[in-house]
Amino acid sequence: MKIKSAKVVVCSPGRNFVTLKIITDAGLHGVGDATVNGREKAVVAYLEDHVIPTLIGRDASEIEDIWQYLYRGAYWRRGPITMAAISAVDLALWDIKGKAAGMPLYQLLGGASRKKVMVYAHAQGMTIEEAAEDVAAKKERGFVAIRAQVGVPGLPAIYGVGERANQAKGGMVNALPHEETWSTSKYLVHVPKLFAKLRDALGDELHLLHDAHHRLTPIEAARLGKDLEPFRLFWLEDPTPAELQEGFRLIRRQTTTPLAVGEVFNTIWDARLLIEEQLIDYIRTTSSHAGGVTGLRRIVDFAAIYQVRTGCHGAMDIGPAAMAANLHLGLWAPNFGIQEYSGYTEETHAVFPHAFTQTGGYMHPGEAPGLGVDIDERLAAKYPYERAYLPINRLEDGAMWNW
Ligand code: CS2
Ligand code: MG
Repeated sequence: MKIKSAKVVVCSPGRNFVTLKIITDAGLHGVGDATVNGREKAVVAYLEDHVIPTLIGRDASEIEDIWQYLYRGAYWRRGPITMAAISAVDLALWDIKGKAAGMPLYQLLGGASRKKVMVYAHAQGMTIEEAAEDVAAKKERGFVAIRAQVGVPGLPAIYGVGERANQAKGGMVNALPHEETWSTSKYLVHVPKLFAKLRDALGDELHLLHDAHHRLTPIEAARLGKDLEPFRLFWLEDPTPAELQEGFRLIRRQTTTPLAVGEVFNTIWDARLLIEEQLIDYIRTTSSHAGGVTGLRRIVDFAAIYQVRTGCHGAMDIGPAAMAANLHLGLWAPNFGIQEYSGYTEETHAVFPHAFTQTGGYMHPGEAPGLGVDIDERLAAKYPYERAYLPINRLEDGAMWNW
């Protein structure tokens, strides 16, 4: 079965998605997600100019060889754009292989290790009361794990919270990056109060998560981890930027709050020290950024040796094809931990017909062959690309900060 053609579809049914469609001479096609939030068009060019021409005529069943060819053959290894492009090709080829075999991806991986995939929802509010209400509402909808974010007194809005956190857009409402103000000291005092309130109001059973969005230094992260210990978080995410992997040794020595890192990573090399030294508990790499099923499966297996579990990135910029792959991997992986799922707009659900389902706080990838996701290209054409960027932080004195 040869690759006959491939095309990239960019659409914005609520937010931008970059989708690769690979078509074979056997009439089967597969889809992959290559969305890189705020850098979508760079991946489109990479795929169209440098990847698709090399794919035509190749045997679609040789997924590993094509992965190695694109990874090694580029000479410029790794990096978010290269790896997103490889991810999309890999996802589409696994989709095709599943369709050819008449099996859902999780069966090709070795079958299910569990009946369903636990997911966590997002909740937020400008005040502790608002955030607590949102957490309670999500719990009411059946979620057993919820990420809680709160505004900080004295700061107008922070990422993911407040007016600018337009849920439908995944926080992306600006045609140029909006510059926000950040104060670590104000944040550190306030956040533990939110979790004290949540435990008090909602009891001990609910899994509570928090994302620090790479904004703290290691010693500040250690302080936050310690202060949150009484509230037994499921995880504290991205406490400090992870370019300096050694920084996590300092955090780890100080706190038993579990740590989750890796949504911005794209290969095992980015996480090797973190995993080998057991400096984290959950690895957040995701199928559209870490080399598709092939790349992510390798990271998952490597992490298992060190008792690190998965917690794949699943914000709204992780497109449905990648979400489906994460769910298949989650159903299979012996060291699955949790999957993020912040939901999609109705328009996104319609543009990407899918077999995956959600029941309260759990999801299932479905039994359709392959990934179980397709793209309705005619509908997609109604939602053209929209310029949109993530916000940027400055400290109160105007200096650029970590994230
Ligand atoms: C966040 C994301 O979901 C998360 O954990 O960190 O909102 C992230 O900032 C965006 O997906 C970036 O594209
Ligand atoms: Mg995050």
